Amino acid sequence: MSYFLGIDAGTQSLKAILIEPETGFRSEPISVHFGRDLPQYGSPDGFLPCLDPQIRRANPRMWLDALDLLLERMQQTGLPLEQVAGISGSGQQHGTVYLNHLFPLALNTLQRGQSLATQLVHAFSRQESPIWMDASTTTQCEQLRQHFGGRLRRDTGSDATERFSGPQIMKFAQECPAQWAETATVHLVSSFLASVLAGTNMPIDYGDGAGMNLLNLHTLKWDEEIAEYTAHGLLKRLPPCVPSTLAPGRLASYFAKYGLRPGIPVNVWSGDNPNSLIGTGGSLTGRAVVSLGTSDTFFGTLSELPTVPPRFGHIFGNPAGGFMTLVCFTNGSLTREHFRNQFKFSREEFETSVGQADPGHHQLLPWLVPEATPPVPTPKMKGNFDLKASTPGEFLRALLESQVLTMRYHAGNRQRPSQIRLTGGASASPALRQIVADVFQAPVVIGDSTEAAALGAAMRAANACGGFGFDELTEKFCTIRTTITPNPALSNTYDQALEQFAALIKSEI
Ligand code: XUL
Repeated sequence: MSYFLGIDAGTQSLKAILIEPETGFRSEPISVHFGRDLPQYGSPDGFLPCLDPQIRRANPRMWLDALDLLLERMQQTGLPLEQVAGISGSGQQHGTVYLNHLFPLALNTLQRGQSLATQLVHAFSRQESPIWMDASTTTQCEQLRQHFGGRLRRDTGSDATERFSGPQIMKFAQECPAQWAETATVHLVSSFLASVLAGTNMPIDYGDGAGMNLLNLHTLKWDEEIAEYTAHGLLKRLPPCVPSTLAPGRLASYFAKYGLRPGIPVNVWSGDNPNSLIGTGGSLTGRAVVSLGTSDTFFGTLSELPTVPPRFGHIFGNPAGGFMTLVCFTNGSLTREHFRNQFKFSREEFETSVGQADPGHHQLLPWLVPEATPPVPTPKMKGNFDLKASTPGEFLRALLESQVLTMRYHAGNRQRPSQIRLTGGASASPALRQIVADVFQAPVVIGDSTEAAALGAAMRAANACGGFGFDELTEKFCTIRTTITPNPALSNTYDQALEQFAALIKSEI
């Protein structure tokens, strides 16, 4: 029997799932929570606290310690790691890791007796990695926009975007020229961890590479002109960009300490959203995927590049071929959790209070932290009702509905999806599930696994390293647990709510 391992390096935790395609076996997810399990990094939510809400960075050594701990836990759980025949992974998109010239040698000489973080400590030219929540690059985005105009959106699939890797690299090169000069390689979170597994620098895939404002989607190569304008000498610091189905790596002997066989193939990792597209089984035409995680995202597949790229959304490579659209909303679970905690509600009280409030009555701008879509640098929580006089249930319902209305408003497609595959931690909330179904007036389908990115990564490993087709894997692993039917009586209510939400948004930005 051949098992395939999928690892998901998310914002708040590192998780893994093992699958066996012949029998359809799928392990329970094993996870390491950065805040709880690695408190020495002082990052309760997966990033270093910073008073400036626009700056969000993480210590990349935390991800290395998490990888050691995750594999140790998998081994202790008794999972058959010695029968793993291929590995792939998923990384939170856009985050960048800056390595110096010591990195390749340090990778090549890893000793089993010491941890990864200890052995790679001198390989970083920058000690902190900006992650996707960082919104501090407005100046650089403006510079890119002024220089390249609409070409950036047409060729890279996205307008200059604060959290994207290109503007983040540009800021670092401008503000820290000496450290930039010491940087030999810039990796994404995905390609960094893939490199650690393979013991050598690994490429970036089209799925994650497209989230950098650097990949030309027409040629599928780094855009030399944009790269050089972004930072002098960037092109030679970028790993090559390759199709997501390649498995150019071989597992380093270091990982034999966890029972894994050295030399098994390592597939290029991809971003969390491209992996989730695979792991939710959302790749059929007409379907949409809504992922309710730290950020909320809305995505679907595209067989060709659109002639008019989306205004706020993005186009990434689809790991199964072609492209995918994505619209990302920063104010997701952390915002929902913030208000649940503020009202001191248990999860049950949260559900009951939302369920008791009337649907479609109130809307608000749900921006507790700087928002990516639409771009809102300064947080704003303004409603078309008296927020202070509302009951907790009314407020929470308005928050949840507005989070879903902003998705419908920005999805850019007036046609309703035929089905929405719902995933991410908050997809466990019955109230939120029903709101998604009612606002979009589309059936909402929940799969058997909530860990779509890790499952997608395991499926990609089985495809790239085991030759299994995506159709076969989707049928086996993306099984349906629950379908939530929309309430047709609320169709008009939410059409009107959408109009009201649109008016509110237009009055504020
Ligand atoms: C997508 C985005 C987030 C991150 C973290 O563009 O920024 O979805 O991938 O989940």
